[in-house]
Parts: sequence; structure tokens; C-alpha cells
Amino acid sequence: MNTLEKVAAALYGGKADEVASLVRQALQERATPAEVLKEGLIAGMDKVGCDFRENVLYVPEVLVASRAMHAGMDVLRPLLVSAEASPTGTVAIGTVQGDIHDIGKNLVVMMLEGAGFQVVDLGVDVKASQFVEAIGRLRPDILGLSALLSTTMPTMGNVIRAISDAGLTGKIKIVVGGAPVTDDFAVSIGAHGYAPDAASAVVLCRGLVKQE
Ligand code: B1M
Repeated sequence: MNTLEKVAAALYGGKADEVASLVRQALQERATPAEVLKEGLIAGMDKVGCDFRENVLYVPEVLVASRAMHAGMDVLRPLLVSAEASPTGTVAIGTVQGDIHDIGKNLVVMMLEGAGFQVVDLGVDVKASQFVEAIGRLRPDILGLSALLSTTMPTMGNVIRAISDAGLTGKIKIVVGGAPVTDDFAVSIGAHGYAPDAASAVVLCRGLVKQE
């Protein structure tokens, strides 16, 4: 088993300290942060997801694996996040109401910060009214919405309607993402863009800021 496979296995087993030290070891062995993320942490979490779906793992094990994922991400964060002198743009982002999945959103935050965006993370289970309030208060260039459940995905449409009702359409670009979300869905709810992963979210946000 190579070190990245060991990272994935330790994450699957929920061993947070071991994940953190194996991530450091992989970096010392000259794996890039992107490789550690994709072939170690995300590979381990994918297996957790498959076994969760098959009822091999249950919520407590998934929670422990999530903590291990965060421990690994904490090691990678400084490497993925570089402070740029002037921000590329500002993004407010959150996971929609009823949904507490935040690992993917946190990755998007990290990658956007790494690309020089100033990011305000509104957290999880964020109501439409809280997104509207945040736009008024923070005046971001972009609002990011994340959803991991097919039951919470439609809530993204509610947020966009609330933004329109508040007269804020035209003042903000809206980007959506999360495992069940698709390009077609994004278009159907009137979002300005969809990104399948954190790296694509950076490319999309860069493009939207340039358009302004
Ligand atoms: Co949940 N869960 N979960 N879960 N969970 C899924 C999503 C599920 C697919 C598992 C399964 O059945 N295989 C399933 C959803 C099925 C569906 O609706 N289609 C599911 C379920 C059913 C549930 C519960 C209902 C289970 C229950 O209680 N019976 C419950 C719901 C709780 C709630 O939210 N109200 C629940 C709970 C949990 C935990 C709390 C235990 C934990 C979350 C911990 C946390 O996030 N802090 C958890 C986890 C960890 C998962 C899985 C295993 C992993 C998710 C993850 O972190 N993936 C997941 C199965 C899976 O996805 N394989 C599952 C890794 C992450 C890097 O990927 O989040 O997709 P992802 O993010 C990617 C992209 O999607 C994208 O970029 C990210 C990085 O590349 N992206 C964006 C995400 N947001 C974006 C925003 C953007 C752009 C791109 O722009 C703004």
C-alpha cells in the first residue's frame, strides 16, 4: 500500500491523527497537495460514501470519517491557501437549509481562498433569508450555494427566488454545486453557473468576476 492509499484507508477507519500524519508523510514524499486531496482524502471519502449507501457503514462511522477528513484538510489548508495582495473577488457561500454536509463546501472555500478570493463562509443549514441578509450586508460578487441531498437541492431555487423578491437580482452572480446538482438543474433555477468540483468552482468564479 503506498502512502496515499494509507491516507484513504486511515480516513475510512476514522483515524484522524493517523490521517494528519500520513498526509504530512505523503507531502514529504513529494506528493502534491492536489494529489493528496484527490488520491488520499477524497478517495477514502468516496469509499465511505459507497459503503454508507450499501448500509455497510452507518452515520456514526461516517461522522468519525468526516472528522478524519477535516484533520487531513487542516494539514493541506495552508498549502492550498495563498494570501494574495488584492482579492480576486468576494464570495459568500453556504450549505442550504436542511443540509449539514460541509466537507465539499469547505474544500471549495479553501480552493477559492487559494485563488485569491475573499470568502465569507456562512456555514451549514443556511436559510434563504440568511443568504439574502448576507448579500445586503457583505455585497459579495458571488453567492455560492452547496447541497448534498436530493431533498435539499430544490432549496437552492427558493434562495434564488428570495434574492429576486428582495430586488437583489442583477447585483450578484449565483454559483451552485454539490453531488446531486447538475448543469441542467442550475440553468432551471436561474443560477449563473454550476461547478462539479472545487477546482472548477475557482475557474467559474474567476470567469464570472471578469464578466462584471
Ligand atoms: Co450524508 N449523505 N447524510 N452525511 N453523506 C450523502 C450525501 C449520500 C449520497 C450518502 C449515500 O447515500 N451514499 C446521501 C444523500 C442521498 C441523496 O440525497 N441523493 C446522504 C444522506 C442520505 C445523509 C442523511 C440523510 C443520512 C441519515 O441521517 N439517514 C444525513 C442528512 C443530514 C443533513 O444534512 N440534514 C446525512 C448525514 C451525513 C453526516 C453528518 C454523517 C456526514 C456529513 C459530515 C459533514 O459534512 N460535516 C455525511 C457524509 C460525510 C456523507 C458522504 C459519505 C460524503 C460527503 C462528502 O463529504 N464527500 C456522502 C456520500 C458521497 O458523497 N459519496 C453522503 C466528499 C466531498 C469532497 O465531496 O461534498 O460532493 P462533495 O463536494 C464536492 C463537489 O460536490 C463540489 O465540490 C466538492 C469538492 O470537489 N461541491 C461544490 C460541493 N459544494 C459545492 C459548491 C459549489 C461548487 C462545487 O459552488 C458553490
